[in-house]
Amino acid sequence: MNLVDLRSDTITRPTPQMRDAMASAAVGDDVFGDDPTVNELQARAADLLGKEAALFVPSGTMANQVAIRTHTEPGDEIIVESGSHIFLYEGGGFAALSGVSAHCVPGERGVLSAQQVAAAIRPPGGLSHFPNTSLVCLENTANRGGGAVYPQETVAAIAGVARDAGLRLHLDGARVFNASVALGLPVAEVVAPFDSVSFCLSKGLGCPVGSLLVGRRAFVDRAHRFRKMFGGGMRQAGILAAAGLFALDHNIERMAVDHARARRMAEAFDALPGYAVDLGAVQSNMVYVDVAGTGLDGDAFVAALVERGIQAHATGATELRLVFHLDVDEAGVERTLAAFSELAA
Ligand code: TLP
Repeated sequence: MNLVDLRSDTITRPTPQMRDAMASAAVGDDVFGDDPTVNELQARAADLLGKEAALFVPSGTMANQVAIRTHTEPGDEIIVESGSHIFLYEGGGFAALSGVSAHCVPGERGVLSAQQVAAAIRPPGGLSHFPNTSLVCLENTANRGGGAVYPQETVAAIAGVARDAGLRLHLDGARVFNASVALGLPVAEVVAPFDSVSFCLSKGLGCPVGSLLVGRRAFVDRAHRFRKMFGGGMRQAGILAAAGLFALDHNIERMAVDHARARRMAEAFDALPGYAVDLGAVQSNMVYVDVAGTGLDGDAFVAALVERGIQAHATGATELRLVFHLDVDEAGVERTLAAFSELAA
């Protein structure tokens, strides 16, 4: 039996059509700037996000780390949400690679407010005791926030606070197209307040590899140097960029299907005995569900799901994350619902 894999939207495999686009891609040496398909993807990404330039990198982690290094100097401090990917899941890269400290602020469902950001900025002066706050990083959608989406007014207010204090604003937009689809707004509008944005091709967009870092021309020129320093200069990367171009053409609007399925599952689980879901957090393609009421812990529940043909990820002692993506079909959704019904308290 093929398992329905809901561990992440990173698990998608390229379709035959995507593979055809990859196989026929024109390529060159991208370290020389010679790869026409990478150049086309970078131009396309910049255009789509309404920014001046873009840089193709191997992963979302590298896109964020290159952005932090490009925006900051060693000894600076960055403001991040306490459960953010940059703070929790990038191996402490901000400290190791950029020499910056992180001021963590707990948000609501991963979403910070402008007041919280303002309060986290270190005062200037102070006998030079304080680190220099130079960058604010937001995450949209917020992964540990349940896939919650930043309200545009909140982003605008945070951007105002950052601008007034002379800080730069970076978006970890690994899933920014999910945010755009959920908000019903063009992605360029969603990211307009940010100085830089990283987004992933290898999540809901369904590509095997790759992310883009997007921003002003001068920012991207400087980022190019750090991409090389961090080992992210690739050669005939057009094979991967072709998948990205294909995904931007075909895989954005369909994310609405993943969102509807996540919503449907969340409501169904919450109505069954033994499960608790923060329904308000279910705004995109994820469902975090607490299974404590079933009497099983997270690992035991995951094992019981595998026996029923489903893979999910235990994210806490009794908490699971399910992510909907383009490799899940209607039969997979039904199988998931049946398994949760069977395991209910
Ligand atoms: N997230 C992965 C895991 O690392 C947790 C997942 O399965 O959700 N920003 C955000 C918000 C992310 O969720 C991720 C990956 C990244 C950055 C990093 O992307 P990659 O894996 O390409 O380095």
